[in-house]
This record gives sequence, C-alpha cells and structure tokens, in this order.
Amino acid sequence: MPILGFPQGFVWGTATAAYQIEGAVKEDGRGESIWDRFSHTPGNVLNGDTGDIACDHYHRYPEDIRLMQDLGLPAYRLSISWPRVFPEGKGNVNEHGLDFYQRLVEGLLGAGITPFVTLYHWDLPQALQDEGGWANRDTASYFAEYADLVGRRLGDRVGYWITHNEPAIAAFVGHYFGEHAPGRRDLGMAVQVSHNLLVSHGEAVEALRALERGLQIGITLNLSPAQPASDAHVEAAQRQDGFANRWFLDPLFRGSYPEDMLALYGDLAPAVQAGDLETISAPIDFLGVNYYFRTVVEDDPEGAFPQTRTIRPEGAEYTGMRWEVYPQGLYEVLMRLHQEYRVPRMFITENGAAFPDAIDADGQIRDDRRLAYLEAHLTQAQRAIQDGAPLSGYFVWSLMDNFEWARGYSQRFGIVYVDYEDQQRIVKSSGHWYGDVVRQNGSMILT
Ligand code: IFM
Repeated sequence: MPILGFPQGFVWGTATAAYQIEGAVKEDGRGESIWDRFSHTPGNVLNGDTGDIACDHYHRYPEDIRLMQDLGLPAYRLSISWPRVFPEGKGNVNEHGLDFYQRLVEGLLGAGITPFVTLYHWDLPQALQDEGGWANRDTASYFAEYADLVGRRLGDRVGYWITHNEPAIAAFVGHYFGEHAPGRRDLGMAVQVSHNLLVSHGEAVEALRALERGLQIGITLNLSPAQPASDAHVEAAQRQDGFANRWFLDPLFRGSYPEDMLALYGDLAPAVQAGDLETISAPIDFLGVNYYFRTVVEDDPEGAFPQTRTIRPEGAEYTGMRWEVYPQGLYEVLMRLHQEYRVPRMFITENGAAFPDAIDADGQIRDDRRLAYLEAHLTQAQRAIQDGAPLSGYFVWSLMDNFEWARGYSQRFGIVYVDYEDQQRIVKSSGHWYGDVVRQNGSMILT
C-alpha cells in the first residue's frame, strides 16, 4: 500500500513519558510518585518490575537526543514528572528537577527537535495521593499551579503543551479496574476522578493562557471506535462508546456530559460545580489522539461497567498486548473528530505496537510487523487528511522500549531497542524506516 505525501509542515516525531523512561527516581530531590508506590507493591506489576532505572534517560538524555537527531526525527513528545518539580505535589519547588527539563529542552532545541510537553502522564506525587489524589478536587488547583510554574520556566522555549495524557486510563484503569496506580476499584470514585481530571485540564489551560505567550495548548485522549459484535449488540457498543470516548469528548467540545451516560451512572454521576463545564470546554488549540485498536463488544449484563464484554474477532492480527491491528479505526476516529466534534486541529500523539523483538545474529532487529503496523496506520492518517481531517502531525509510540506500566518491561513498543542489562540502544528496522518516511515527508512508495 503506498503512503502518499503529507502536507508541508506536517510534524513528525516520537513520544515517551517520564516514568516510563527516566529512572533516577530518588535523584536530585525527586519526590515519590504513585507509580513508585504502586510498582513497589508486590503483585501490581508483571515480574515485580519498577521504573527505578527504566531506560536511565535521566542520565542518558544526550545520547537519546543524538539518536533522534541521527534518525532525523524533527519533533519529540516528552512528559514532565510532577514530583521532580514539586516533590510534595505543591509548595516547595525542586529547582534540580526543573533544571533537568531545562537541559533536556535546550538539548532538543540545539538538535533542531521541537518539544511537545505533556504535563501529566500518570505520575501523581504520592504526597497528593495521601490527601485523596485525583478524587480530591483540590488536586485540580495544585495541577494548575504546577502548570503555571512549568509554563513560566519553559514556555519561552516550548510552544506545544498537552495538559493530560489519556485521562480515561488515569481515571478508570487507576480507580475502577485497579490495574494502574493508585490501584483503586471504586466506580463512583473513578467517575469523580474523571471529572476532576477534566476540571484540572481546564484550569491548566487557563493558567497557561494567562502567561500570554501564544502557547499551543491541547489534551491527549485515547480513542477507540466501539463496534457491536453483531446487530444484537448495538446498544452495548453505544454504552462502550459513551464510556470510553464520548464521556471525554462531549464535555471538552460540547460543554456537557452525554445524557445517556449520566443516566447510566445514576447516583455515581460526578459532583459538578457551577462553571465546571465552561472551564472544561474552554477552547483548545489541538486535540492529541492516541490510537491503538478498535473495541468490538457484546452485551454482558454480568460484566463490569458499562456491562460489555470485549470480543476478539477471529482471523485478525494481534500485537503483543493482544490488541487487534485495525488501521482503519484510525481513519474512523479522525473523521469522527472532524465531522462530529469539529475539532480544529489534531495531532496523533501516540500510535504504535508492541511485538516481541529478536536480535539477529548480525545484531539487527528486523521488526517487520511493527513497520507494517506503522505503515498501515500512516496510510489511514493520510486518507483522513485527504478527506478533510485537520491532522497536523504524527508521533510514534515509542521512541524506545520502556516500562509498559502493569506489563513492566515485557512489552516493547520502541522503534529503538533497549537492552535493560547494559542500557545499549539499537535502532530497529522500523526506526530506520521511519527516518526515511520523515525525510521524504511520507511521499515514499512502500511495498
Ligand atoms: O505506554 C502507553 C502510554 O504510556 C500511554 N498510551 C498507551 C501506551 C501503550 O500502552
């Protein structure tokens, strides 16, 4: 399938997140995060893995910047560790933590790489968790203070800001399914957390706008088309869509929660204060889209909320995460955002796949399946652009293999391989290929 050209100025990059790559969890005054606590609690993460060392990026960032430069990758999405900046989540600022991000940003700019900064990629300071975490509405105000500080310190050099990464995962996987930090299993709490996260997004947007630096500000959502396993399951698919997609899109772009979901949550619907929805729906400059798979569901009255069961269609290809490879879903998501939500500008802030990689005898990593996955998704992205979707960029998840949350180091998403024994980086075939795609702005014919 050919990948045709992308628009001039299309932003090409890769993405990572602080806890997944940095390591150095006790260094230079960094405070504890909920992921330190969660990963060190036995039973939470596969093989007892933690982010203590991860890719040691905290020390090796110059090498990682060089890697991006050598591959010719013009943009990089990173996240800031809140507890490096505010070890207790608020109050005392840790200048050493800020210094690290200053050095990182300087290094990127020096290498001609445009940084996109995410403020919250799931590593809440544990001290704030001890006060209730995201279930405590005050956390939203502390988040805005953190956004203000980081915006002041980096806003002269960083133009693109993402408040939250995948609030649906932080809220529901962290507080309902219990598989992510802080490991709670309480639906009502999760729903309230989702609202508080959205309020904190709105407050952070306000704080960043108040700096009057002309920053481009957005939020990143993980979106997955919900499809019924058969005609008998259309309502189940609507519930799934409401739960995973509309619950976040509607307040952000329409200023209201979806009625059907409010009815389903009933008493568990969030406490919404006057003005919250105006705060949440304040205009943003772009939406970040993380796309990995579609969700095919059946009705399941006994199942977890929203009483659906996920089906794995037969004959499909699956990644190491057991996620279906369904490139067309990316097109569907982008077109829906364009047509139904009139999203003004979008970046694909994550897309990629985990496959078990092997190092061949000649030292090469021929990750053909990942390469094919990326190619197929880029083709769909390009199709959406041709059909009018305002898509401005694409970031592969991930620059390098890293700590995949509850799956620890068992899942490799990188286009660069990381040997966790000696921290050696090896560019995979997909990495070399992606460098070529970027150089040619996607105009290469790949067969
Ligand atoms: O590794 C994660 C990332 O932190 C958020 N989006 C999905 C990725 C793969 O699971």
